Amino acid sequence: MTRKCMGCRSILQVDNKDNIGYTPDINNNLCMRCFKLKHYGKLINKGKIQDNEQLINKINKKNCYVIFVSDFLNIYSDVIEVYKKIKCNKCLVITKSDLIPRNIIKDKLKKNIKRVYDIEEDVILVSSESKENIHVIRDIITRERNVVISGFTNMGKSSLINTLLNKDITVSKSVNTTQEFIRINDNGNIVIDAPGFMNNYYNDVVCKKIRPITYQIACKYCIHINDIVIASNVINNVTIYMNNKLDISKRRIRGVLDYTVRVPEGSDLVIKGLGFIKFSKECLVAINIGDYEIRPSIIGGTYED
Ligand SMILES: Nc1nc2c(ncn2[C@@H]2O[C@H](COP(=O)(O)OP(=O)(O)OP(=O)(O)O)[C@@H](O)[C@H]2O)c(=O)[nH]1
Ligand SMILES: [Mg+2]
Repeated sequence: MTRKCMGCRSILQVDNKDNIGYTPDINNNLCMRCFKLKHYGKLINKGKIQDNEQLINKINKKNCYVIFVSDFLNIYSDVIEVYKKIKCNKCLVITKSDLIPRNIIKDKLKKNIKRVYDIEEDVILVSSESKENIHVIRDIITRERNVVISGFTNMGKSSLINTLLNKDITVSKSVNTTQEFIRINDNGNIVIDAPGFMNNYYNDVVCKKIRPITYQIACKYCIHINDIVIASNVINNVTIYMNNKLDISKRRIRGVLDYTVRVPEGSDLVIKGLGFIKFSKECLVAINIGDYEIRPSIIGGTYED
């Protein structure tokens, strides 16, 4: 008889240490990977890499209601593109609402996300930590009866299910934690935890409430975020919404920069996987990476009603 890991539902096996599901003793409840992730926060095996298109097909075939989750720093076109490929009835859930800075008005944030990304379905803000709006998700499960929790890796799918249903699915800061679909029968309602979609961007997991950082940058100064350099061709106020643990500073510009990216007034420059920077004035920006996009700010600005 095959046994499955309680943390990720991989089939347990004792034969190959390098393969998924390995455990030294077949009677253990957790595979070695989940055991190390849960107890030591250590990743010993990257796991099976998910193919996003295959995952979308599998989810669409399930014919369930889909709760698609993403935290507010990780809303950008690639994520919304996957959301839109989900053909089931669905809603967009912004997870980790406990991390959203106090200055952000949550109702406005929801409205702006709907408008900027042209989303017709409900947008709901929840937190597995503070339990904000957990009851709303519970009501959806009761109403819909068959629900898949989907979204990109590390957005808090398994944490949401653990909080909702008092389960112990493995959660971690490593990408690709949940390896298989995990089906839970909750008093006759079916809730399925899906493996996360993958991307090639930064995968920064924020743990503390975000404190926005505002700088005035001018011709001689730029901002550094780790190794990323960003400058504006006019005097500008920029507010950074990212993990405060990143190495963020304002520094003198060295060398000649190439100002080629047009940023309209009140826009966000999104650095995919890290967060975004709100620009107050229209400008041309110099940036030394390619994983970015520009959008009307989701936290207000000139695009507000
Ligand atoms: N502050 C905060 N952190 C959260 C919340 N939900 C999840 N996290 C953290 O986010 C990280 C990822 O959570 P998971 O639940 O493993 O994410 P997942 O979407 O299941 O990830 P995969 O299984 O890899 O697809 C963990 O470090 C969690 O502790 C939340 O509501 N608030
Ligand atoms: Mg998971």
